[in-house]
Amino acid sequence: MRLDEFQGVNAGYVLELYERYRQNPESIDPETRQAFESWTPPSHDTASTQPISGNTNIQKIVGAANLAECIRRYGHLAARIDPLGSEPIGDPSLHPGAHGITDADLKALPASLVDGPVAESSANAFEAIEKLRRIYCSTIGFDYAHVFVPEEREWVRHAAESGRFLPPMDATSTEAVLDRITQVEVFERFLHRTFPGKTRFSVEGLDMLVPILDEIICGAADHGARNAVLGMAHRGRLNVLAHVLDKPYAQILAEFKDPVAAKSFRIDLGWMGDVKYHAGARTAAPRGQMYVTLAPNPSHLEAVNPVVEGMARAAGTSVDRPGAAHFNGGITLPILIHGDAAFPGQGVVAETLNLSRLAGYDTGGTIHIIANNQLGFTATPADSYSTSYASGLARGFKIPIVHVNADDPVACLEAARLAWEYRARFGLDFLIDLVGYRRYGHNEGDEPSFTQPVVYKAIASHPTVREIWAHTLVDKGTIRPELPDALFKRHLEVLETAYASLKPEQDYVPPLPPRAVAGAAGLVSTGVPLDRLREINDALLTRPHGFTFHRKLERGLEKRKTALANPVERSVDWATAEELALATILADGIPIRMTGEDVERGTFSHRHAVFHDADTGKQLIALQAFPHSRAAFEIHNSPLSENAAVGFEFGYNVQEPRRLVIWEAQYGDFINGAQVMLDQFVTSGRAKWGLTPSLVFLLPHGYEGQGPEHSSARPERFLEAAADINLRLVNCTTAAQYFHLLRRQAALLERDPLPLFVLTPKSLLRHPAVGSTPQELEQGRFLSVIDDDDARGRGGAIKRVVLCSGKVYVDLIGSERRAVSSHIAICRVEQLYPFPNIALKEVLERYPSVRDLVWLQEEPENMGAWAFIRPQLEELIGDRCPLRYIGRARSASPSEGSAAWHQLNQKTLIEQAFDLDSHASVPSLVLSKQV
Ligand SMILES: Cc1ncc(C[n+]2csc(CCOP(=O)(O)OP(=O)(O)O)c2C)c(N)n1
Repeated sequence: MRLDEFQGVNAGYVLELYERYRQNPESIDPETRQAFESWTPPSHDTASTQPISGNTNIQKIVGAANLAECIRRYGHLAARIDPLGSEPIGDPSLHPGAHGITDADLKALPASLVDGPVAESSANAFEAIEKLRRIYCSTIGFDYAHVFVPEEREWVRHAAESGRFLPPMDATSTEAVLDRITQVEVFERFLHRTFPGKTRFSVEGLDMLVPILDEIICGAADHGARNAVLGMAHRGRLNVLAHVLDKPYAQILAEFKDPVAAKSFRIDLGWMGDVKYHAGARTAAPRGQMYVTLAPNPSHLEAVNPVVEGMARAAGTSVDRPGAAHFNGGITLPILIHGDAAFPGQGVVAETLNLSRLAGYDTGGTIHIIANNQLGFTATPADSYSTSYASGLARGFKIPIVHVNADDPVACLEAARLAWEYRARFGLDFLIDLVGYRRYGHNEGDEPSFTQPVVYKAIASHPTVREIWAHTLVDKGTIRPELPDALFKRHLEVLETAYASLKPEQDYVPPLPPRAVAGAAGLVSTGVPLDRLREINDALLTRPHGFTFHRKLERGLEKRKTALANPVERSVDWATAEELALATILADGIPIRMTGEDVERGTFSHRHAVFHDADTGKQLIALQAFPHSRAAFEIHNSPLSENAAVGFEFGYNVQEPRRLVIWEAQYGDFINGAQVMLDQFVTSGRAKWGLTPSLVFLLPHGYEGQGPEHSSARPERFLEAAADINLRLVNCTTAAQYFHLLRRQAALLERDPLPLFVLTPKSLLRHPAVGSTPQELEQGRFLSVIDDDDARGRGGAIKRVVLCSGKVYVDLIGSERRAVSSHIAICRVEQLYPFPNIALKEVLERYPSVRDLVWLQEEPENMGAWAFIRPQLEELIGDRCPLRYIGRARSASPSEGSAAWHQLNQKTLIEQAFDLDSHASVPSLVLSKQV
């Protein structure tokens, strides 16, 4: 073959070699040098025509180099990573013949062609290639060709080929591994025997998971990490709880006994508990200086991923100084253990991986482990994913992957050590695909051979990893033959002793939520002296020298300067109230984290928490730069995610509950995408796991003719989940109410933490009716019910009390009918949950002659607050007067699609509020009925 006949990659390689030869002929081997001596490389215009002489050895050289490259890229396809011995798919490019060479050719070529650490110790290319095969096609498959950053890819390559991360093989280390996997196996066997048929989701078949975690956690602790946060599903969780989190055997065994202990029934605290394989834990004592936490986990697979990331982010972020928050990935370590069916199947995995390199969400690198038992309940890999491996998704995120045979402890520990070092070096994610099997069915009561008869026959006679490792060590003479049994017996005795002395009712310790300070919400004072507010407002508006604001923003900034000038003028709009609330919270020393899609500017261009210099694009964050602040403020535009984005903030919040965490939806309905997080974590986390979240959700809501989605934040969903005082749901109508609400939430973070859902305005953001006076910020407080100030003085004359919540109130008071309807009072229920029945009762008592009480809402009858509020109102009024519903009729969709139709319905709604008798005169969706 002539030199100029090489094509594609090969041609590139020849030219690269030639370039090396040109610069330093000594840098390449003599045979190649000889070939180049008589060769002229093609120039662009002559490449196809110039006759070039060559040497056929070049083909062999290139063939050897390509073979080495293919082994590095595709060797994992031939790796023996399945403990059950399935044949790897392999790849033709892994054979010399595919590159036009033979073993004999390789033996005649220098090892330097293969490059890397293996070349240094090899006599020729054949030896070096054989060593590469042992590395890349053994019980580990290094899968990193997709890592497009050369430095990262080269690091993994060198780490793999140098064997630098192989575990020590001295007698003490190898025996320690045997001891650990014996402990893991004995635990499962003991539970199997003692509680036959009880679900435990045994780890067996993936026992090496525990030593892998040991290795990673110890590595992190040695390098100064302070917190490791783990997230995992059911598989092997009890084993991890017992051996990685050090959860006492007594407690786990007590949970298996499931005692009806009085202390576990604490409905007064809103406590319901959860199944034992969902419980979280935290190590009681640190390992080194590091605590290990396992996040509690719902049944929804992979949902915990963003929660763990948020926890890790919070644990690594320091916020005690004003200005920006500072994240240090070196002190925190998230570890996520995934299922092989769940990892590719659940969208939240991709959403979470997408957070990993974003400044506001970086956690310094996550170590992922796929606990790959090659089954998902009854589904096989062919049923479960379209990628080649369960880990395929990680490739797109440039995450190095190591597939490893779970029956080879040495390979497993090498993978763990490599993962940890990579993370420490680059602060990036790493994935271990731990390939094993599942010894029993999906759970221990499930019969796996109904669907996998052949595999389960093989598993029945397959030795455990403990047995395999024990044999290896005995055969090598590293340990005495009687040691494996002795270790087994010792660990069994520990469990038997714990079981024999078990007092289930005492040993069972539910993680009850703390009792809230009674009435705390009503007691906090949230007003701020006007002088202080003015001072802070001026400081927030200070222009750094040389900063040019966008021309269109200048007017708003000018207006802001005088917003607090007149104490009784309604000059404080929504955005001003928000910024002043946040600023005063920071001045009180409470750090704030705020995220959401486009949250920095605000969807409706009202917030401008981050200014961009009109000339340079440089950023200015006023809340990080005012002198009164005593804590950090961070704000980040989130990626276009709701599920992972909310999960992340939930995790951040529960990890560091003394920080105010706010998530804003672009439109309230987008929170639908985070329904799993709401149901599984936010609203039930207290009842299931004793968590006390206090995350704030800002959800634009209100019927303005923008169609079914952008009208409703679906308040009914929060009300459906509301029980045992597990959340606050507010639909407030003035800037001052919002100011006090945010300040109240910050003040309650420790005393009475609850998630806060705020239905926020859209068109009303700049509406004068929503504006408040500076005096209201100074003197007021949050009111859960606002009476009708105009009607109060003539309480006896009021015939109808209309109760409503949120934006529709502004429509009502803006109606022409309002001025001529002195017999109607319009009162606002600003807090829907906890339901303010005392405040409402007081309001209703002011109107003794009322003939009907109306609940008016914009939403259809099957949505909004009606279903929740109806029984509450019925109880409040008893038989004093009838209760009436005015609102849209039941509907499958939240609102009309047409703006004109919306207006018609909205008008009818308002008309009916003021009309004591009549019904809709035009065809509309609106319903007015006595109930
Ligand atoms: C979101 C979600 N969908 C379905 C299930 C029901 N489910 C529980 S475990 C399981 C199989 C999971 O397989 P895999 O991820 O491989 O984990 P393994 O149980 O094999 O460890 C299924 C379908 C669930 N818990 N969560």
